[in-house]
Amino acid sequence: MSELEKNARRMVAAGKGILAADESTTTIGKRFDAIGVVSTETSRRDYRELMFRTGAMKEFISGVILYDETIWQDAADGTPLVKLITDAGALPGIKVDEGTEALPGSPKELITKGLDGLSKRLPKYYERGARFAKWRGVIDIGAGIPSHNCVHANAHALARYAALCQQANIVPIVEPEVMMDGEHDIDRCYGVTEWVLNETFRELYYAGVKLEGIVLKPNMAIAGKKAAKRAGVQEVAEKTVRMLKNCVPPSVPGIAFLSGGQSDEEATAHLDAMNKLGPLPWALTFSYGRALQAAPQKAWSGKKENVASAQRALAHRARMNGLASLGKWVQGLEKEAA
Ligand code: 5MM
Repeated sequence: MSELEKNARRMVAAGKGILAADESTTTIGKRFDAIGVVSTETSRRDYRELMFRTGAMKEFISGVILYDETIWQDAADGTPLVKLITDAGALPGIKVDEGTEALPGSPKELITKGLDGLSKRLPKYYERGARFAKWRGVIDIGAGIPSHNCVHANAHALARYAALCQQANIVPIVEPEVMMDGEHDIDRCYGVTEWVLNETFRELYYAGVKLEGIVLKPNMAIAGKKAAKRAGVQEVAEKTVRMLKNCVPPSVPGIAFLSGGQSDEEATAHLDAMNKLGPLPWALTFSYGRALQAAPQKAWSGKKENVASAQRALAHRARMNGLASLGKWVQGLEKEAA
């Protein structure tokens, strides 16, 4: 088995999932604002260090996605943060996209940047310990959008990124995110996501990407945040699994969802309900950012004396999602003290 395939399988190992800690400086700044913490290189390091030193990482976290700043940082005692991650038995990963800009020809939509110079950046990340990477395409639903231009351009960029990663022996996480913002219902999300996934897999094929060596990070089929009617847990699970079966070849080892603005417990309940529908052709797990970190951020609030309770909050969410990735979560467990 190739190194790529081995690492892709490790990323979706049974009972484990991925911690998305790759917020750009702007995004982590917003998260820190919400908890009254000044965002500096040191506060960002301290926060991430507390997460990577959480004992439950060993049991429930297969990989951690880092932002460029973080991958080069050392813990307060001088240990590289990537070493904390590997010591916990997880793989370090790196976000390599450089954010988004207006899409030419369709200025209300976004295209992800970062292909220029990527082939030179990847070997440096590999040398630092990264064994997987992440690139996120953003697709908005609205009146008259997404356009074919947007769906195609983002799929093409994802495929070029994925091919470059595999050339550098780095597993690409392919993340085409259909956003939850908006009033659309679950069926509109289903239709757009199906389109986006089909286009993405077509482009991956044309780019010669080996599907055994990728991890897909999609959104679930879910109603927009401002939709008149929310879909229930079972409907989200059944429609998401049906959609994925229609679009994702079984040679893909695993699918690790983004949480996209769902509440912590919703994100867990949906993942669990999908796994209860198994057996499925691929591992279904989590690659959550907000749904893993909201609770520990609140518990920490920038104070040293809160580090242990923040770690307990992260451990709790990691455990809940680890169970959900096996279809073994029960709601009653949420009541247990974090
Ligand atoms: C953790 O947030 C990631 C980085 O976002 P920015 O580039 O906007 O700062 C984000 O890409 C994340 O990895 C995924 O969207 C999944 O996170 P959620 O919060 O949707 O689970």
